[in-house]
Amino acid sequence: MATPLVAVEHRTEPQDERTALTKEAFQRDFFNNLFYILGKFPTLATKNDYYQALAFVVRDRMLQRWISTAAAYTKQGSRTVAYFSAEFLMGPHLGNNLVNLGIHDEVRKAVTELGLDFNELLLEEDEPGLGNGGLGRLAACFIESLATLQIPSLGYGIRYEFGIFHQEIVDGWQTERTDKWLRFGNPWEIPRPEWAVHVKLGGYTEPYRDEFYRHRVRWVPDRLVAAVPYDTPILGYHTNTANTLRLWKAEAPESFDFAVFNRGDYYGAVMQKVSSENLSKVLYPNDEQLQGKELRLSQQYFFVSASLQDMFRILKIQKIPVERFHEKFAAQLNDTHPAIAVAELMRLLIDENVVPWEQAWDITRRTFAYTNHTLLPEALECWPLPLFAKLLPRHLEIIFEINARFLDEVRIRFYGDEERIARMSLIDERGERYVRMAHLACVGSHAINGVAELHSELLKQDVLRDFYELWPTRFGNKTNGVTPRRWMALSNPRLTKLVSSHIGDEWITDLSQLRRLEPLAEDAGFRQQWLDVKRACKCDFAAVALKKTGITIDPDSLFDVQVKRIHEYKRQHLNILHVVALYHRLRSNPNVDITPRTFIFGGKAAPGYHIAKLIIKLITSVGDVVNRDPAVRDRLKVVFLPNFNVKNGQRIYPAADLSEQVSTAGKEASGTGNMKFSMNGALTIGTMDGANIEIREEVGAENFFLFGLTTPEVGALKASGYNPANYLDGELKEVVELIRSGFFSRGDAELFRPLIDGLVHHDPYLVFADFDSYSKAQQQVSAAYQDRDHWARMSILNSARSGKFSSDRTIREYCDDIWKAPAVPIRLLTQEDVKV
Ligand code: F58
Repeated sequence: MATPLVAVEHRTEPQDERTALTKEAFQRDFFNNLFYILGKFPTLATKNDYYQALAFVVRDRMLQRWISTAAAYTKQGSRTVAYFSAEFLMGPHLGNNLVNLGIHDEVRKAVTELGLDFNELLLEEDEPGLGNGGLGRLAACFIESLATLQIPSLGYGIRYEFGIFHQEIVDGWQTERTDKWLRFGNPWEIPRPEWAVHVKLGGYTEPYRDEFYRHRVRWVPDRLVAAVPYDTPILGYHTNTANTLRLWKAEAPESFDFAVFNRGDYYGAVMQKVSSENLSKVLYPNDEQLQGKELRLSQQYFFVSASLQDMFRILKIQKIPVERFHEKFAAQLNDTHPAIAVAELMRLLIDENVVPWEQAWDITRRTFAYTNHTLLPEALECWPLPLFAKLLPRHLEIIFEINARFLDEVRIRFYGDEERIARMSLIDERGERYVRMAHLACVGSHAINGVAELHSELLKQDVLRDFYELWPTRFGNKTNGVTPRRWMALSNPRLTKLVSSHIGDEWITDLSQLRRLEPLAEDAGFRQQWLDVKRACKCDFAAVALKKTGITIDPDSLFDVQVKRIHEYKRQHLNILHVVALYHRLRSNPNVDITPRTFIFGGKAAPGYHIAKLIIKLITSVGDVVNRDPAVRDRLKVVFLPNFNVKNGQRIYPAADLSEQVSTAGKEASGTGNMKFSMNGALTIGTMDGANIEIREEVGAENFFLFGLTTPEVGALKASGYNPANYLDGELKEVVELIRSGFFSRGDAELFRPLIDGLVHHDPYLVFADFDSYSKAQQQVSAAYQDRDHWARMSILNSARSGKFSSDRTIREYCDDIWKAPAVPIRLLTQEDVKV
């Protein structure tokens, strides 16, 4: 008798031989896959072979959902969200797919029974790290929530051959290694070469008359690149929906090589192929800082053009006229990286489909909406005009025309205000000329949003003020969120079990239900269970830390964690200065009573960002001294966990007691790590920045350690002429002197000089100005942690009140306010249904 694996009501689908949900079927298919797909038998099989055999078992059980979903959308011509993003930081698929299919625990048992270590197999997956940080991870959370909410949607992006680099720490310094995530193949994707499209680049334009004697413009490119879609199914949690992430790979178009081949230039033809493939070769690893690189603009145009062409193909299949493009699709621009889509859709409508300008413009504006993710001026994308003209000559013409019409509107509305016109122009003409992508995105969109309340306000008051004054109703806020499936159910099974045993499991799709934990904060038994879960997660992490760094950490110490990209505005240096202050206190008075702490850092620095790399070196150097100094008696430890990525994040967030969210007020657009920590019961020490403000509002000021200047105070201090040297006294002075003296660099007083001098003389992110306030807040943290029972109460309340920060809530708001996209429930088809 076959043992049914799952006994939950949501699995009502007809099962066939190949996708049966019994333990026997799983085990049989697992070995079949090893044999027939991987060509291995157990004696020769590697762990990765076993991982892949398991991945194919799971994929088989996703395909019915995927096909049924595609069939339903095609048949119904459903309104579809197209999420355009240059980055999707998906993280490993296997565990998440098991959770969303509702077969995680059962498959674990089936695999364990075969004598294999299930967790080890999960760790074998090379994660698709196709993003830098917050922006790319947000896109991943969003497409998962879209599927869970049963919203028809497509994620469009780039299938980078090399994702974000792999970070190693060598002698305390970051070193980068290429991320060969496709080395062993990728069981989750299906290539669809039959839907490949051509993307043009370079060349020139010319006017002509068509067969109806109409004025048209022809773009004669000097290069063609083939864009091949690779599709990955994105499952909703306990639903039948499986949406698609469609990532484009660049290839050489066969036909275009012929000319070169025929001339006998075999080498030239092969080189052309190589140069085409370069387009999707590697993700740019710069976070928040962009250089005007031609390849980067080519990448952006490449995926945007391919995606829009794909959407026209879909319209055609569904027999929807191009004039109804905006009724079929709502396209979201994830920052300005895909903003060239505004000009490309215009080109496709006007040049290729002969739609008149006014109508094309109406369709375009109704299609797009734009999300801004940054307040840093250096991160706003601007492309040098000559580069733009060379690569996209037709688009530049279209942008000029959009600009001329747009500035006419501004001129009438703000009569005589020539300065405003120069400020708002799509072209920056103050010196070298640039195309301003944020302006293009604003002009071409019907909705513009920031990613947290404060950020959206600052956009209106500051960065996009002129646009707000022109079109106030287009501006809104959509506070970020994260998916509780990956960031709780999958990554923190212990907490999930504890929570569900008290309030049931509906919280997984309705996170506001976590509020029902509130009364349990007053239940001593529950508090103890809560602390037990946290301690077990800390022990797990301690084992990881030992394995990866050789450092032993004490699970009973306070785990104080800052994991995120390394950037001056995020102020990892504020944190490490405080560590040095504690060390200094301890050395000055060995018997001082301090709360034992483990400081955990993780994050990548952009490879060319020297100060960020020096901050990493300072952290590891302080760690080298502090961790080995017997006078510390293990009361302080500093760990830099290398290669912070999604996989590592899943082990860190559950283990944290304290979440460091210490950016200069007004700089962090939202933050999303802050939400993952709070959900998993960490308390936050943070500034009034980004979503911290909303987290504090939700969890209560008494359950949050606030410090630092507010955004207006930051502005006032800077306006009054900030001099960091004025703050250099007392403990801060001693800390700075200790670093400056070479104490942490074996007497080398030069090593940290650029960092220290930068702080003393410039300190653009007000580290010194906030140090005292930070240090005092940290003292409150230490005192609070002494009362473990009260800490447990605060921890429970943090989690209980984190419901707002589910990406399901965020996506519902986008759907209601911007996309107007209703849910489409999927009925599963049998193989019989889809036979012709
Ligand atoms: C981040 N931006 C914000 N950009 O910094 C963060 O506050 C926010 O929570 C998150 O977006 C999601 O809204 C961010 O991650 C990038 O990584 C870009 C990558 C491409 C180059 C420019 C930066």
